[in-house]
Amino acid sequence: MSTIKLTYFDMPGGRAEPARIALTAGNIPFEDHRISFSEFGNIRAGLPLSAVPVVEIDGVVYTQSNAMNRYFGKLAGLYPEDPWEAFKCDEVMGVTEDLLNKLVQTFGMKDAELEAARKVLVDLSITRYVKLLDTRLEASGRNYLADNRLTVGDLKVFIQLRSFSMGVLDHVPTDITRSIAPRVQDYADRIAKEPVVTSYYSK
Ligand SMILES: N[C@@H](CCC(=O)N[C@@H](CS)C(=O)NCC(=O)O)C(=O)O
Repeated sequence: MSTIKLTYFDMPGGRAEPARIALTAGNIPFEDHRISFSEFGNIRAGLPLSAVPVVEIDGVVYTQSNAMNRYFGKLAGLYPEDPWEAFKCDEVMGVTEDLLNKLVQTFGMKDAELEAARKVLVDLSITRYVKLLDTRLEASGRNYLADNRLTVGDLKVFIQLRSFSMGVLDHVPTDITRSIAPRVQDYADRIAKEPVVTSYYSK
């Protein structure tokens, strides 16, 4: 069995959270190395791309959260075996990554600049994101985004949608998902109740 050390910020969300949930769901032993923002500042120069998450597997440090999601998702039975279903899972993970990249451009902004940037984010990027998910849920039968069962794609999307409703993003209304597409919020509420998710957060 490989030794796995997953390093990411100590928060209940973000890019490493789907991998943490998948590893936990699959009973795959791993070191859940959680760091503060100041610790990140200390270690970032030594990271391959100066970014987290990173995962060290048998002594080698790897990057890219979606690669981790796919790999640990496969090990845990949370990634589609069928290529077409895998494509659907990958698409929603990719669009979530695109949205995250837009969102982080607003980090560090303040006051009127932040408010204006978040308005653009809400009106364009978040609206497009939620509408795309709505379309995909319609096509997939509305329960899951791929494979008609829970996958790492659902976990990544759920964590993103939850970050809107948690109120941690200034100028992003907490009811934004429901106001754009009620069935996407209903979907997020259902994923929150999945045993894989509830058992992870009860630990
Ligand atoms: N494509 C990478 C992006 C990693 C990334 O940008 N991580 C953020 C934290 S969520 C980070 O470390 N940012 C610091 C920086 O890029 O300087 C992935 O998906 O893992």
